[in-house]
Amino acid sequence: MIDIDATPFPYPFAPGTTALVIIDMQRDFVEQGGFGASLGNDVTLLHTAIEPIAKLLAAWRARGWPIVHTRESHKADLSDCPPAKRLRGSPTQRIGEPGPMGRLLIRGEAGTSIIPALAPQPGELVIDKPGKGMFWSTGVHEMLHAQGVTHLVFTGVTTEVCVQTSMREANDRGYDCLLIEDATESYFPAFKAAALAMIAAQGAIIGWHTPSTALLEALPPN
Ligand code: C5J
Repeated sequence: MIDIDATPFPYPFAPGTTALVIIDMQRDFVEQGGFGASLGNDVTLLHTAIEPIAKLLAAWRARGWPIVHTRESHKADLSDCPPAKRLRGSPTQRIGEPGPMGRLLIRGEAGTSIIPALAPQPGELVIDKPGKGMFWSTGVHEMLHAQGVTHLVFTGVTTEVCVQTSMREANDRGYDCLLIEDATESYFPAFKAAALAMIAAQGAIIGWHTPSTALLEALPPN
């Protein structure tokens, strides 16, 4: 184990059994014309997370450690998208409607794919999740268990929605979870700050957080 400098106290990092989790770095959230923009969000706020995630991805690939990419997405017939999700709010376009990158959040459409800078490689897990959390209706817990994964390092978007939900689900399943501060972003900077504070409060009640440099500088050589 390696102690990583983190909030609220050092994170016990397990080389080889820690998966890098990249939540929903999809064109639909990061680019103009996607689901995130349809909700009225400024998608450029998410762009600063891309480079730190790319550096972590390179570090994990160089060491052959497990990597998980998630995509928030639905079946073409929307049978896995409850009306409570599809009809909520007043977006310019709803899930399943056609946009410039295809039908919003539908599997196989261009907008649902992960941005080219972070595109998955063969051998990496790619999880399509109908909910905000990565464990609901995906089977990912069994896949991680089969690989011997005990710890999860979280990155991706958005901090207080799919990242925090996934981290809470993971914490309940017994994983030690570390969120990388500069490798996650929100359309709402205040919500990102609040999510970080909630996660680490009460003695790491959900997990830890730290900047990417603190983790990268502490990794064993590959
Ligand atoms: C949202 C996500 N914000 N990936 N999804 O609806 O956080």
